[in-house]
Amino acid sequence: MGGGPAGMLLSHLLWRAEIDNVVVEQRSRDYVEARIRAGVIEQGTSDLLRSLGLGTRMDREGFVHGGVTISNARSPFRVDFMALVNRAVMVYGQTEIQKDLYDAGVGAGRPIVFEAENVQLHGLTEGNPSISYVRHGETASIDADYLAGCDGFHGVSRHAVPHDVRQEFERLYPFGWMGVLSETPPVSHELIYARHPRGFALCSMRNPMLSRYYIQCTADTDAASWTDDQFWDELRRRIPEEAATSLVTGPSIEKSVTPLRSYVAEPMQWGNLFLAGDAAHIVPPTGAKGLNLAFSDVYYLTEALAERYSTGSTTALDGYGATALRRVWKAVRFSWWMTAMLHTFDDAGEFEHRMQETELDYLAGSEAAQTAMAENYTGLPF
Ligand code: RFL
Ligand code: PHB
Repeated sequence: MGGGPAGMLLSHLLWRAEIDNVVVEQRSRDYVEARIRAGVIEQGTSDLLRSLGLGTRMDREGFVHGGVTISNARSPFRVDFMALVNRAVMVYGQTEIQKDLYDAGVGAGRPIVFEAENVQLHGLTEGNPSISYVRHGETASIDADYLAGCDGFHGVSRHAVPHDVRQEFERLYPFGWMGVLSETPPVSHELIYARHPRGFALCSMRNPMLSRYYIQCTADTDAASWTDDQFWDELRRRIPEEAATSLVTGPSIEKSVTPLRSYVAEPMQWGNLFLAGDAAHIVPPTGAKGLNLAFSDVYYLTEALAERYSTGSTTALDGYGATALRRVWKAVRFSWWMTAMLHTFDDAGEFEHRMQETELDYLAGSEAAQTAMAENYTGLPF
């Protein structure tokens, strides 16, 4: 279930392991490809895509970044990933990864059902799992050995795990991010994460003529009520002066507000259902981890299914959730830490302010602290 990055990469990995599968996606291909989301992928993720033959366009059009700038009240310092951990990240949009995955799947003639409505799961604990759906008014169903719930945070599969079994861990942050995409040159050749008393700001990019910027806003902000000029003015106030002065602005081609939350559902498996990606967990985007976690989940799941089909052993499959969750929780911790360090919290008192200042001061001056950040940002192994 789900033809987002998790579902499509899982399908690709399974075909390579010679395991038959069908992807069932509720939206159209065009709709999924146009969703503006992630921009940064870990080195392990780009290595994985490359090893699967999915890295050609990424290596041609993506950008390797060996560090980021962190700014506190407009004064910047750089964290040099390459010098600290000899690893880097790749700036390559989720929209492009999604296109590459669909091109590979559709190009190879693999079964992908788009525009499937009313997707339902059956027989998860009875040993005869299946899904049913309605497409263009006609009901269809597919029998399977296993079902993979890759249908994102708003999907149906997580809800198939009974209430008395499912444990949920959640932190809702009292703010969101307003994101703008504009056909302008990025203000800096690397990302800038900025803490400022007026709120967090992030300068990111997609390519030399496409910039992506975010500012912290209240969770109920209506993006349409902000003019582009208001957005640019607010962004300028929060980022280092040199960046503010050189910022090239232009009309926004997309403007939207994302709420921030940390969320984990346990267990990640139930009967013959296995959850992966945003269907099982959400991290605030500050650590740039969501897409990467979706990919490490499906990597573990494929290894486990390959063992099951090659040896008959279900040991790895039985342990899938526990294996995936160890990495998930570390990314949840890192994303929560980045979020806490860089955002303005309305209910924070003087003590919390000093702690935030001190956290940034420590990070700015400590190679050990920067190494820990670099290790996590460029991606823990999987
Ligand atoms: P998705 O991408 O939500 O895909 C789920 C798919 O399932 C379909 N679906 C269903 N299909 C069948 N039946 C149903 N009942 C269904 N219900 C839903 C949906 O239509 C969809 O196609 O989840 P997946 O595959 O787990 O991928 C997760 C990532 O999309 C997500 O974690 C990232 O976008 C998070 N994220 C970032 N991650 C990074 O690693 N690096 C980043 O720089 C980064 N930046 C971001 C982000 C997410 C953002 N937003 C908007 C939430 C920046 C932002 C602003
Ligand atoms: C993005 O470019 O959309 C982006 C980059 C880094 C983040 C989040 C989003 O932490």
